[in-house]
Amino acid sequence: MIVFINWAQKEINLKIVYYGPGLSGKTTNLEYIYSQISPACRGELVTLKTREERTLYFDFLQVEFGNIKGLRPKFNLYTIPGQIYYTESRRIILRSVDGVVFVADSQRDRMDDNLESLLDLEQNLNREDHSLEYFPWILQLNKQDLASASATAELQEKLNFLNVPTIPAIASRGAGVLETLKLAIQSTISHVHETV
Ligand SMILES: Nc1nc2c(ncn2[C@@H]2O[C@H](COP(=O)(O)OP(=O)(O)OP(=O)(O)O)[C@@H](O)[C@H]2O)c(=O)[nH]1
Ligand SMILES: [Mg+2]
Repeated sequence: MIVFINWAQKEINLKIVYYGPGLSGKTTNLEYIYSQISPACRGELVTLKTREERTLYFDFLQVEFGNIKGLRPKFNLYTIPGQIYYTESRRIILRSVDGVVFVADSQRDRMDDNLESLLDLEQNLNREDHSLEYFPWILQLNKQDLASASATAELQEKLNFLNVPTIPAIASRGAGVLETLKLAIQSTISHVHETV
């Protein structure tokens, strides 16, 4: 893992990537975080969208939280574009990643897309010499409000084969979004403590 620490400026930068299939709600997570965090603790939200409101390349938001070894960590939050053909963008965005939030779409007919995206994540992590098994990642089960959503137990059984922390969410209403961010930060920080 490469952790960027600038001791002179007392700065530590960690990169958390929101991954998942197209339309699962990754951009919605960042938009909600941006709307809830005081401007003193966050930068501007950079979103690059197609005309159809789909992420083109990535979204980016920097937030500041807590304390690691006397330093004030900055978390650089990115989303990947979920649409299948943006493979190269996903690889670039995963470079030097420190933690991942996998935003799954809970709707029954999106299960194959969730699994395909998880496999894509594993393959792209492998290119960075990581693997899901030993990497800090958490699972957000989004779109819990929809009638077509599977039960969380069923989603857990199919997607959470590594028993990572899980949060059900309705990102469009903000439910579970800040909890997800907190958990992702905790997982990422404890992994940094283990490896630095
Ligand atoms: N019903 C419902 N809709 C949601 C929820 N979260 C997000 N959405 C909607 O789902 C659509 C897609 O959300 P995005 O956040 O753009 O999805 P994305 O994962 O960034 O998609 P890509 O950028 O294409 O990968 C939008 O219309 C959101 O308003 C949710 O929890 N419930
Ligand atoms: Mg998006």
